[in-house]
Amino acid sequence: GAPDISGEFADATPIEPGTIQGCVEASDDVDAYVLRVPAEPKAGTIYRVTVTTVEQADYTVEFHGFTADREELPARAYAKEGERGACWVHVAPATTLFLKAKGTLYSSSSGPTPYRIDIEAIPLEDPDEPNETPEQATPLALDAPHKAYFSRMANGPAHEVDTYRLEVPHKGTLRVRIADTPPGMWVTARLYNADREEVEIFAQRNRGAVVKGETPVAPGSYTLRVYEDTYDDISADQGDELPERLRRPYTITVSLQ
Ligand SMILES: [Ca+2]
Ligand SMILES: [Ca+2]
Repeated sequence: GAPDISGEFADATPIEPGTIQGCVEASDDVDAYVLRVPAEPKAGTIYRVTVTTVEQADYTVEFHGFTADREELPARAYAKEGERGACWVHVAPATTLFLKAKGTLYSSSSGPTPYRIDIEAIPLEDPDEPNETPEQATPLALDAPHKAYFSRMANGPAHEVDTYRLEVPHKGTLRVRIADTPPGMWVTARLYNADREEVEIFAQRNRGAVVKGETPVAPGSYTLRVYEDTYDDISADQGDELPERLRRPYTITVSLQ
């Protein structure tokens, strides 16, 4: 048969999105794979990893995701006896994703267990990214709803920040409304003036709630930083379905009265 695949990071087998066939030979067998993440789009790529085993398999096959620094991600997929399991992970551009398959003895008699991995690459189309810093701010027109995604990358900054630049032409009341924020995320917006002094904080009452508020403003340039401060690791998860934050953008509207 085919030579066994190394379980070491250093000797990981390079793969591309698509279908990979492998085999768990024994309880301690680990197969390591490495995926190069494209430089585009800058917002990152989402990988959906699905593992399928044959019927009457003796091993449960588990998939674990790791960053280039060999840090384990919460991306895990399991499959036993003809089942399929899936996970997804949002990965930063121009980086590396490691995947390891390992077998766990499931039945009393043990035999080699073939498995199949399907890897689907879903580019996150969000031309605003990267916009973590005031220097990278996205210009935001007043009274014009703007859509963008809010998702943390597994191997990117610790928290996702979207920074916007606003030009306020006259004195008035600035209204901020951010709707359709991801259900599991805590989102806060902070408004800064041209001297980078904080003018106002707009917070949520609950995760997923609309962020809204208003503040008096003088004419000038402002920076609005929208950031998530969610404690859980929300960059990857088990399950077939992509989470809402990657399927549905949020809408930010800033108006002046
Ligand atoms: Ca974003
Ligand atoms: Ca961002």
